[in-house]
Amino acid sequence: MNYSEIHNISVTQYPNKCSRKFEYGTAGFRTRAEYLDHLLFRMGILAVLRSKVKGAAVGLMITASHNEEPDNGVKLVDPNGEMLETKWETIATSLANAPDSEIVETLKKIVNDNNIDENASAVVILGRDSRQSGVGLSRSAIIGIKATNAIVKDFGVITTPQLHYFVVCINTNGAYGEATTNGYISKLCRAFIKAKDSNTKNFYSKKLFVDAANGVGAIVTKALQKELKDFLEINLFNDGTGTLNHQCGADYVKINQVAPINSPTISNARCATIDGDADRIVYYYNDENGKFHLLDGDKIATLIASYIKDLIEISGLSILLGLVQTAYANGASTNYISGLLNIPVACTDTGVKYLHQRAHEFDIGVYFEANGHGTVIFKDKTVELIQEAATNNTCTESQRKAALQLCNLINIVNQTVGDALSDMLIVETILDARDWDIVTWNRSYIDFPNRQVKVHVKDRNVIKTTDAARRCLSPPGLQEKIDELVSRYSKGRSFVRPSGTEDVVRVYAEAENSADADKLAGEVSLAVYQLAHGVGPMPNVPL
Ligand code: G16
Repeated sequence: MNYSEIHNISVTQYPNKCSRKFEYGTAGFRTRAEYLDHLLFRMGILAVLRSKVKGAAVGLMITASHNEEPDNGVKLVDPNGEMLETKWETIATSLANAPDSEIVETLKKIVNDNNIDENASAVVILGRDSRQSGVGLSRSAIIGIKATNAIVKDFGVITTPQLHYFVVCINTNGAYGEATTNGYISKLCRAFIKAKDSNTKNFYSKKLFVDAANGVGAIVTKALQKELKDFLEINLFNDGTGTLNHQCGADYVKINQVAPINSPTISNARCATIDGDADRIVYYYNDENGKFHLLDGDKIATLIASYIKDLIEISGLSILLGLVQTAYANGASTNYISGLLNIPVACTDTGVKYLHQRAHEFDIGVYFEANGHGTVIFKDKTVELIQEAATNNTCTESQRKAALQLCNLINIVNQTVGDALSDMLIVETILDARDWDIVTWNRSYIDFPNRQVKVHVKDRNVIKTTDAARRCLSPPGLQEKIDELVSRYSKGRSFVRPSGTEDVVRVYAEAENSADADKLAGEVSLAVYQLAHGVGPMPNVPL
């Protein structure tokens, strides 16, 4: 570690220009790009230290995912492809906020506290989404990494899930896959083609429309479009020529419950929408009356879990399947999973890092946030069991076929993290196998009407929650007020939590009908505004 060079660069080239405190939030640091140069320099160094501790490559992704520009952000990816360990989030926060002149002192403390061998080798895998600001921020990270004499492998513009995937490929010496864009695309495509059902279809159509949010996901979607043209007809829109995440993308569609800009006008056409860095996906369609229907992360999770459950049953294998959601999961989906599908369901805090961890407790864990962020993870011993059954001559043919289809599915899944495009291929595989159109899929259960609202407050951190964000501990009186408001509505449910990616408090409300959901969301938003020092215009409460 060249401490004097680090000190000089920190003080002269990368001083902290922001007076606000940086917090490692739901998915790393996120704020306006102009405040991020010093942070990228520091996170480059931190990634090197993390790599030294783990003796393996660490990922650094520059993205603000669903946020519009001029935001950008950064998050670190641990060697197993998972989000950074919580203890290191705290370390990252302390380094991010250290005064410019105390960087060396702070780094030395991190080295000491964590018994880091400064002479150990280190590798950082770098990637960025399509934001213009990513070019300069990437340079800042590289300067940090180089100041520590570590190796950087810069993959340039890639999706967040590709970065996670490359980290695992590199750390498994290629056992998980080839760490190249072509390797990633061809693994997905090969598995998808293998899993495809060859029976004639009455309802499933090859035609799919994809909104790529004008983000980096458009690049991968175009590659899939080309490779899969005989199997899936991908019609891409918001392909990167328009403004990133503006009136398009998974977050916009989920929150506003409307189709994105440039959406096709064909009724009942199956449409998918991904977010700015392609780690989330939701589906939607407009029916013959022009009514919009959303098939969100809950619908995707239940589709996948019910299909896997059927395959497990047919194969006769003893496998514990479970599903993990957050408080945002629609109540109707939770009822459907536990009541009808009879699959164990768990609820965690928001943030895929929590869901991923909880999903490890099952042999096969399906986890999805309602916003479309999720994947499936399989225990190694479960994969072995399935592979063995697929070739076991003592099993019946239907048992072997079901096990083989589970093997195919495992290969389509990006187990490292939620991956919009891998998820899309899983959904397409299942709809094809079931011979379902999007309307039939949507009928599996009917969502309770729900709303999500953002409330601006002076300091969103005054909101403290517990019980997977379903109860609010502070400010005083807010939970009692929410309880009182909820009690006025049939099937009412509402909770509030500070966002970890935007400077807002999020309000969720669910009720028996749309008008009530609107009213409850408005009333709870007003309570937040009044009790948590709201700023700007007062939330609107419909009459
Ligand atoms: C990130 C996280 C998700 C989380 C979302 C919203 O998604 O990876 O797990 O649900 O932020 O978080 P919050 O409600 O705290 O703002 P993305 O796609 O923006 O990276």
